[in-house]
Amino acid sequence: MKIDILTIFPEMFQSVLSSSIIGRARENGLIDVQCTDIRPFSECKHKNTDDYPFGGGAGMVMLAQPIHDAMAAAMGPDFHGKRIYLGPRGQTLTTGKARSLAREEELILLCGHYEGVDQRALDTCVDEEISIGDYILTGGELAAMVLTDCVARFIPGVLGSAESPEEESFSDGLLEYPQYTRPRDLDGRCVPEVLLSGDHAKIRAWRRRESLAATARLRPDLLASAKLDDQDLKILKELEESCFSES
Ligand code: 4GY
Repeated sequence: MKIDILTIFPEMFQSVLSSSIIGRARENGLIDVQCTDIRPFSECKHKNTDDYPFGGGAGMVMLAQPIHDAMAAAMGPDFHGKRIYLGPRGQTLTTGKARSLAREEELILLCGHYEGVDQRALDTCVDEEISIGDYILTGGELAAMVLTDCVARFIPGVLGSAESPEEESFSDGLLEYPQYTRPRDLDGRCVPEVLLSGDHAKIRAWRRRESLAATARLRPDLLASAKLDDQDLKILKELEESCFSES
């Protein structure tokens, strides 16, 4: 997978994309992440990348020309993939979206700044707008990092061989069960006994119940689209009943 990020602040990406799991994946050649600085593509005298908005109003708008030319350079002669603009008008990024983007050969991510990008650059240079949530950032760079990180997890080999992106929270639509490590007893707060039992079937059942309980309590909206079997529904009913008897 190749990811090319079009930005006027390429330096923002260096530490994030060189650290931890993404850094390791790049070293191992599993993902090729590059930044393309938009500014050198500007044909303006001072390499400007923005100008005043037609019609007036506060702030600046990113020029179409440098974006158009940076995009053409990033695409090369035979581009196969998706060109994505990070902005709050797009569909919200989800696990499902990240999983499907991870199957693309190449992604080009366009980061906007100021009041936004000339609409004509969006019309001609972008396949899809994606949002990371209902809030406004000062630029698309942080959103591009979030998308890169989230998509990379679904590329085979990026997570260690023992970890699977499909065993994590949200892959079956439920929240994660609680995790514990040493010590067993932390100032009297003990690790649940079942996790020390070595009984893997019992541990699996306990974790499922905890996932269901956490989801019902913290994000009940997720239950509507979660993958639930008859046993899950039985547990949810029990949890609901025990919840009523508590109050
Ligand atoms: N939210 N999700 C987001 C964002 C900043 C438009 C230029 C978001 O993805 N990107 O807030 N991006 C953009 C917003 C004007 C700056």
